[in-house]
Amino acid sequence: MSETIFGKIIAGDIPADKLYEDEHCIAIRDINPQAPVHVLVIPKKAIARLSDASADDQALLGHLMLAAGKIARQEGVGDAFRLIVNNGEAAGQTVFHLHLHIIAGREFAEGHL
Ligand code: D5M
Repeated sequence: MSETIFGKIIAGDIPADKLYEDEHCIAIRDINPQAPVHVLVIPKKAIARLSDASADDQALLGHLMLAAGKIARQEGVGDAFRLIVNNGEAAGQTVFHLHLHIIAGREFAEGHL
């Protein structure tokens, strides 16, 4: 699999504003933030898209969600955040290494994406 920019960040080959790291994932600030808090939770395992994950990844996917909640609390937005995964180019995915966007700190209209 060709390495993406996130693979290079995980390897430490290029710098990033890292907020969190554990055995299975890292969290960095998005370089092009769409809200006052915009953090990416990235598994160390290079899964290209959510739809490429398999049953073997079940625990890892749960881990990413739990990490997202922890990071949101750490950022002071634990009571109001959105979690987004863009899956595939047509859905707006640009980096083909699975990542969760945590977006918070701005008004969210009820019932809208
Ligand atoms: O989201 C990919 C996101 O990754 C997009 O919001 C920009 C962000 N990005 C790209 N390169 C970097 C680096 N080097 N640091 C931090 N953030 C970065 P997608 O869901 O694929 O559209």
